[in-house]
Amino acid sequence: MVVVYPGSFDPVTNGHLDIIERCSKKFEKVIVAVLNNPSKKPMFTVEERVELLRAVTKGYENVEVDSFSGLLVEYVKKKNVSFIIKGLRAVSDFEYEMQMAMMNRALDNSVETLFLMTNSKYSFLSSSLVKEVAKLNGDISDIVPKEVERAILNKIKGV
Ligand code: COD
Repeated sequence: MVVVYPGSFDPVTNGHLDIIERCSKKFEKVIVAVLNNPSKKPMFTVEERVELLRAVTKGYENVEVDSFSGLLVEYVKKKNVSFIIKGLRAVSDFEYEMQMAMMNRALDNSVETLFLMTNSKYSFLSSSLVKEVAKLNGDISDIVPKEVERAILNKIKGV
């Protein structure tokens, strides 16, 4: 079974990576799909986010990294995939994720959303908190891969 794991990944954290790793063990192929959303002001461009994801997933042979614009269900259909993977951290994630899953099914009822519970080690982790902590000189070395830590620090320094 092939699955699509979509997100902003601005940037990828150890929480995302844990979901990717677990999926790669259970499914034939995992397509990590980075949303290109021009209305948001991300820290990293889509190309940079894709590059970081490729660097941190290079050890997984069945993981592919791609980007998409527009509706997720259209992308999933184009890829001929029937399952979307989402991660759930807390009850607060559930409401929004359920709304999106319902909307996606209303748009295309052949697409199913599967939810993976977060690893408790990373249940507090989000890309925005990582960026905030880094900007305030906090240590992010345990919550993002080395490549990502370096990339965030370079962005903050304006390199
Ligand atoms: N542990 C486990 N899971 C986690 C963790 C963690 N620590 N951190 C994040 N996750 C999960 C999130 O719950 C999410 O499932 C995924 O990882 C990606 O997270 P983010 O924050 O990078 O990405 P989001 O939530 O901003 O992505 C939203 C989408 C891009 C999936 C959504 O906006 C979308 O589908 N957009 C396309 C347009 C569309 O089709 N819109 C209609 C949707 S109904």
